[in-house]
Parts: sequence; C-alpha cells; structure tokens
Amino acid sequence: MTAALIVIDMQNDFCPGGALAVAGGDDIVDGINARMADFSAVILTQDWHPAGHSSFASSHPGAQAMDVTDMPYGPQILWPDHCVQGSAGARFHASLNTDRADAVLRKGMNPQIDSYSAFFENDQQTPTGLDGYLRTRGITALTLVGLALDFCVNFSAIDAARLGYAVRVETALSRGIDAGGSMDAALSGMRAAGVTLI
Ligand code: VGL
Ligand code: ZN
Repeated sequence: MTAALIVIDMQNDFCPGGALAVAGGDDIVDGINARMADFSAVILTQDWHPAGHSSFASSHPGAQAMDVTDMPYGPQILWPDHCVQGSAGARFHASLNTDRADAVLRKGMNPQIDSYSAFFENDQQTPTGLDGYLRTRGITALTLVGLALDFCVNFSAIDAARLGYAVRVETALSRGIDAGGSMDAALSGMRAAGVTLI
C-alpha cells in the first residue's frame, strides 16, 4: 500500500491575519512538516482563485461574507475575497516545507464554480486531475491534514473515500472555520463516508 500525505490549503489567507483566517491555522505547520517524512509522497493543494471569483461576496451586489447564494450547482457560501492568484494571501505559509512536495495541485480557478475538494469542483462532476495523478502513481492510502477541516479537508476526504482510497484525517493537524454548525456536520459526514478520524 503506497500512502500519500495530502496537505490541504496551508496558505496565508487561511492563517491568522489572512482574509479567511481559521483560528489556530498556523499552529499546525510544524506538525505537518514533521509528518512529511512518514510518507512516500507529499501533495500540497493551493486554493487559487481569479480576482472576482463567483464564490466571493464582493462579486454579488448587496451580499455579505458568509451569506449563502444559489449557484447552478447548488447552495454556495459567499466568502471574503481570498487566495487570489499571485497574491501574498495565496502563498503557502512561509514555514511550510514546500521543498518536500511531489506535486502542488491548484484548485478554484474556474470563475463560475468553487472547489472545496481537491478531487472535484463544487458541481461534484468536474475533476481536478488529482485522482489520475494518485492512481497512476499507485497510491491507494491518503492521510489528509490542513485547512479548513470543515470545508476543503472535509470535501476532499469524502470524495477520496468515494473514489476508493483508504482515507485518514488527522484532526490534530487540521483546524476548522465552524460556520453555522459546519464542524459537527463535517465530522459526522466524514465518519459516515468511512473516513478514519484520528
Ligand atoms: C476553503 C472556503 C473557501 C478551504 C477554501 O480551504 O477550506 N474554504 N475556499
Ligand atoms: Zn476558496
């Protein structure tokens, strides 16, 4: 069994001081770096939105951050502008060991569709290509860490389990946003999907 560590969205905008800061988001960087040596592959994901992305509240006149809007693919939380391509906020946390990464998977580039999951955009149909990358490398087991536990880690873990990977989420190396009970929903949803929470 070949195992990969998937490090989700360890970017400045999700850390304290960032545009969509997750409490304690930067506390997990050293632990994630230390964990990299235990895996034969390390993949980093990077939220990477064009300016004016449709998931930004600023793109919807009258909307506030954290409002929910109806997109053609279903309900979508509107976020503060974050992880804009090329911005300082989109860069990885300065202490993250990016040298160890085999691959960096960017997501959220489609102006019309958000992408929480590292596998599929929020229409749950458009693939990012990560599944093909992992499969062709013979990787069958995934450990997920990073930000945010109740959004991108959660959606990635559930998609990975559905795709047939053995999936573990290390909650000590992850932190959540917890918008409107999203943390409890994410934890029970991951368990129901067969994800092992550690
Ligand atoms: C994320 C909200 C919007 C995440 C990304 O990385 O969890 N959350 N974009
Ligand atoms: Zn985003």
